Amino acid sequence: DHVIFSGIQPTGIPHLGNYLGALQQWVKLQETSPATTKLIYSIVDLHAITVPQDPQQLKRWKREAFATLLAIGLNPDRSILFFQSSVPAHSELMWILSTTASMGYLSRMTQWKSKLSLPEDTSPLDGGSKSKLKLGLFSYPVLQAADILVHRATHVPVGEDQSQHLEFSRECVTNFNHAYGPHLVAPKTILSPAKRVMSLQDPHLKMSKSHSDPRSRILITDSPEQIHSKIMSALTDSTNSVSYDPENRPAVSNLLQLLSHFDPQGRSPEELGVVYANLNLRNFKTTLAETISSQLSPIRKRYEEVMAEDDGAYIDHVQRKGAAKARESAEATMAIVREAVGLY
Ligand code: AQP
Repeated sequence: DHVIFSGIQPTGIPHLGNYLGALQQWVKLQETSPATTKLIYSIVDLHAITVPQDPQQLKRWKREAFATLLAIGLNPDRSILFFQSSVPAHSELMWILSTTASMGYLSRMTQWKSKLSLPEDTSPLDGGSKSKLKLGLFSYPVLQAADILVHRATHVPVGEDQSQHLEFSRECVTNFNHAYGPHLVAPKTILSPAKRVMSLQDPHLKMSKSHSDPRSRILITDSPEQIHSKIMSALTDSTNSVSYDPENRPAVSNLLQLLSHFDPQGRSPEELGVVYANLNLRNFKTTLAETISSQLSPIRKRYEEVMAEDDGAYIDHVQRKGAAKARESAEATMAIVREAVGLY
């Protein structure tokens, strides 16, 4: 039977990249999977602290992240929704995996370099004792592997930026199984159609929660006014017309891709480029902003309801139930792992 696992960091309200690249897929899988498929979605707070966080802010972000999962339509009676730190088996398996994981492989991963704005050829030992690289940021992919493997996930829906980490998770399975026997399951990656949603201010950067310019991303709880203003100020080019040409017009093509993801008729960016060829950029942007707003408005409404109905109490109730189910799922794997390693 299939087990779907995925996670999101509580580092701010999810944006369209998170939504189109991952969250929307989580909901689709909930709607289309047979009842025998286990669905497990985590708010990965232990990952969030691999870069400095303000503790009070992190608490707020955790609650907001949980509310967004409910708002997009995840049903806590069908999908297991929980905070990663409520299930200690994730950290325990991480430790065990780290004893067979390769430092060399981790050194080649790009995320710790990009989070610290270091060049691609940086080695983890560069800078010696003055290095800004912390052990937790460097070993982040091992925790991510543990998140997946502890639930024996068969499929992991993520955005393209996570493909490298999924590859590493499979490597962790190979290393562990080689040492201790065939106990862990190698997960498959499910990439959504929106593999990589780009920033509204720079079509060469992915849309990201941590970018300093809030106009670079649309949050899934943004109001129609905020969406309008961010789309109107989105970077374009000096040609005041619409055409789909990712090579020469990356910014306008990025907007057409966004429109395509939200288009009720499911038209491709190429088709939409032809449909809107006669609009100037201002009118095209207005259409795009309205399309996004109308699709996000039910999510925004539900988000506000969940946040209002709650003094923390509803979310707390749901997360406790989710954590209990996730602990049960993880413990079944840990019993096998501890036995295999000789810790029992
Ligand atoms: N721009 C994107 N396009 C498509 N998918 C994306 N994802 C993130 N950005 C894009 C997918 O969203 C899921 C959750 O991501 P995450 O919160 O765990 O962390 P991230 O990938 O590091 O996302 P951010 O927004 O860029 O956060 P910061 O700035 O804090 O690092 C993942 O499945 C990811 O692929």
